[in-house]
Amino acid sequence: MTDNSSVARVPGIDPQEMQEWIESFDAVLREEGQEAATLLLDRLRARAQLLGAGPVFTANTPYVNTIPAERQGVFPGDQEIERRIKSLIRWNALAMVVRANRVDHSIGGHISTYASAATLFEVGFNHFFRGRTEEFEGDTVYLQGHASPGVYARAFLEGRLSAKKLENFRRELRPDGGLSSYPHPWLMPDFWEYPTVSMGLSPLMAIYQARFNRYLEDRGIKPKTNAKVWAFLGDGETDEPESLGAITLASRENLDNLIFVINCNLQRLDGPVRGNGKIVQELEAAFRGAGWNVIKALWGSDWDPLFERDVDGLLVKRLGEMVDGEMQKLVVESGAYLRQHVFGTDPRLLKMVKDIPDEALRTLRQGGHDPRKVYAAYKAAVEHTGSPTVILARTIKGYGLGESGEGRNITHQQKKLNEEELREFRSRFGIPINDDQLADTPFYRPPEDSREIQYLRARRQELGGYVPSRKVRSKPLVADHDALFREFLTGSDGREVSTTMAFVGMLRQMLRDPEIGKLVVPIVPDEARTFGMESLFRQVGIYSSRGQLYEPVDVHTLLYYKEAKDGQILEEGITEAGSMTSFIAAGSAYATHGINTIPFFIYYSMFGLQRISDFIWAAADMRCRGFLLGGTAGRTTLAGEGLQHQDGNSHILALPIPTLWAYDPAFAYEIAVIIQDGIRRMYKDGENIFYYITVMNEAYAMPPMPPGPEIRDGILKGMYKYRASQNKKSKLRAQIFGSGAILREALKAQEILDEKYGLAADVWSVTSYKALYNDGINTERWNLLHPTEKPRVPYVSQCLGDAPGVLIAATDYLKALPNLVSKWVPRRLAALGTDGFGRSDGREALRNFFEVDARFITLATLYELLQDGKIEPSVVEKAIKDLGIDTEKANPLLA
Ligand SMILES: Cc1ncc(C[n+]2csc(CCOP(=O)(O)OP(=O)(O)O)c2C)c(N)n1
Ligand SMILES: [Mg+2]
Repeated sequence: MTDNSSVARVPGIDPQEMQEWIESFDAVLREEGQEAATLLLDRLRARAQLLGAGPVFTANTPYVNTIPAERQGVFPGDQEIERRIKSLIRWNALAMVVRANRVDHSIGGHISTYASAATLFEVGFNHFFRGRTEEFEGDTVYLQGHASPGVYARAFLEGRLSAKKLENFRRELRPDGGLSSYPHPWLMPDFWEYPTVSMGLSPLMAIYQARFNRYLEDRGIKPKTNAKVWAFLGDGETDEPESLGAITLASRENLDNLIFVINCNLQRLDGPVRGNGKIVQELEAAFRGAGWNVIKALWGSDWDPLFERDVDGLLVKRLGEMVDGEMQKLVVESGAYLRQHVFGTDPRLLKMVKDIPDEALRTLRQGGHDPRKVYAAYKAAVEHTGSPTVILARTIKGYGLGESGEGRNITHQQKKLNEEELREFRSRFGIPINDDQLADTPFYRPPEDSREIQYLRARRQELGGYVPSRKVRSKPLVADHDALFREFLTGSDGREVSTTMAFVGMLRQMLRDPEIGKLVVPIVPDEARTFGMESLFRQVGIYSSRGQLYEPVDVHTLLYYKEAKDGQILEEGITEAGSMTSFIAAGSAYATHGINTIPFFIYYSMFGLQRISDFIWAAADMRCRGFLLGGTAGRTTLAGEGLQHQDGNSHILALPIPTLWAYDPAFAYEIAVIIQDGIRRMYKDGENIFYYITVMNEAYAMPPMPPGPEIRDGILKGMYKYRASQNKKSKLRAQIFGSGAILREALKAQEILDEKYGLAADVWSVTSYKALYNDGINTERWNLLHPTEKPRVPYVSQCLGDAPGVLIAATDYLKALPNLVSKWVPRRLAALGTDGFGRSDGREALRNFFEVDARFITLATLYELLQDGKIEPSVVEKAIKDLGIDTEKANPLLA
């Protein structure tokens, strides 16, 4: 399309001369073709730069459709019947929300998001989104969460959801079941695949999903296909930093299997997204600058004749200068207002619309509401190669709600319509419901043999089945992998290793295993060397879609930085969020692709649950499987790094995520037991759980696993007695709980107590307070509900039984962690932990600062005995001196 809009705009150039320049360009384009015209522009741009008139760069195109009318092609569907289907869906979606709120006005729900997205969704459902079949993996579609009523309403027409279910929208706890507010695979595991409602998560998830699909193909784990990943987003949603945070990855990786559709209704919840600017242009520049293919679908077909008449580019210029706040106003105002405000600025513009009546002007459609424009954009997107595509579609929020919401600032939360408003909506969309039924607002589904239902079914059949639809298609693993983990059960023969190194050793073994080797997906955010994983670079390679185009600087070394097209490690760079979305793609591949990939995402533990917990929450919702490894974990094990690195928090932050099993192991054999059992539970037994395991970088000799079947069981359930006291005679007794890095301090305290105070202490390794806590609350709940039956006993209480003496727990995490189980232990529990800000110093100094070292464990034990009247205060006072404890030292909680 020739855009003459700049002619009138450029100051100081004779319009006549400008016209000649433009005509010359037109001639090149016409006679030499597009490539030559582009070349000419490039040369001119370079010349301008050379002569000091540059840089000449704009990432924006005029405020018009990217695909001009003459290139949009034909719409292959039956537009009339698709409009009728869409209208019925609109009605049922609206009825769901309105009815749910009649029963209980606090139920909520959204009408206006789907009202704006309906055409964007329906063109996809009728023509593009391919279902998952035996032959074809299908497309992956992230649907805007707040538009879920429209997705349910379509499934109702498809015969997949009953009217009863619709009636129970947002009332999932009804005896006959209901529908979840938003897309939640946890709640509707046969229906929803991808949770999208915490805004900003799905764009990042979609990018890494598209990249993961390529990774599987490049590694030969799945066949190459032309399956697409579609992500439908709100324009307001793009303000979330995660939304645009990885768009350069998508273009760098040439992800032409990825399509974003941004529903640009110019509004968010409170009001306009950019009242004083233009969100479409802002997004265009961002995406185009990042190397995406950008398709703007702003104006419906009604506008085509106007643009045709716009030979001087006046209209394009006028639309380009109006801010979004003004654009939004046009939606709620009359045709006369539009005539005056859009066209009234120039008599030539007014002339363009003089034959168009006000009412027709008012109802000129937006691009995102015109199936032909949307179809053309989608078609161009799926055919585009070499880069991802974003479609910026202009829509109206609350489309069709008329004065009760269309384009209004209140529309996002509109959920009640009175009878008059319902009547208007019904009539506008031609829903066959009588006036006297309106008060009931019934759902409407045409008979099975109606043209609408037949058409809709035929379209979905043609496209391979219903979307969304979730099905687990992977086969369970068969092996037990005993041999794989055996070497880690026997200790390190005095060699000092960290649990991180031990884990990396296990990873290396797993990568060699005939069954799981290929399925393992190691993920690191630029931290492999920190964890001593660089040996894996060479062993399995770092994934790169381009292989390695350069000779790495360390090519002559054994462990050089090897990138390869079939590399197995996902080296994500410094993005924990991006890495987590790779974890999500790999951890849900058992459903998405029917492939049991086993992700191991290892990261600096402070930057995990603390920084990206919402993604971890989404992973749980998605029933993800796999292992998260919090590396260099613990507040006092990570010497030197200080406040922002030392993690005493993550085991507390792991608590709320129901399917996440969190472990703080101290020894290699504990990790081996946990990982082996985890693989069995997730990939053999099909449990929808995942793991968080903290690993440390403090090196010490790894002991062999103590004998006895109860050890393995105890490691998994959360605690076991690691070392009983050898002192059988003492009357002074204690039970000391240690975990992870602090277990060895507990063992030292055991010795001090024995040698200096004649006290016999047993030391327990508590591998998971979360597991103990969950077992405790589950047991309590069962007892509460079964008062006449023999009460069950929590595992932690069973362990301790009548174990004698005082109880002391020491952890490298907050004191709240051991306190979680205090009500199920036989006596008072003293907790030592690391509440407060970290410091950079050595381990010894840190453990003194946080009062969790062997001396403080000794002191706490003696103090507990004092409380029990078993020793005198003077003994404790002397101990403080003997242990060299400074009673005036800073309080770590406040310091
Ligand atoms: C992370 C997050 N923050 C806030 C919300 C609450 N919220 C739900 S919808 C919405 C406005 C959405 O606007 P937009 O993205 O433009 O979508 P539209 O409904 O306009 O299509 C907000 C703020 C949320 N769901 N997620
Ligand atoms: Mg919006």
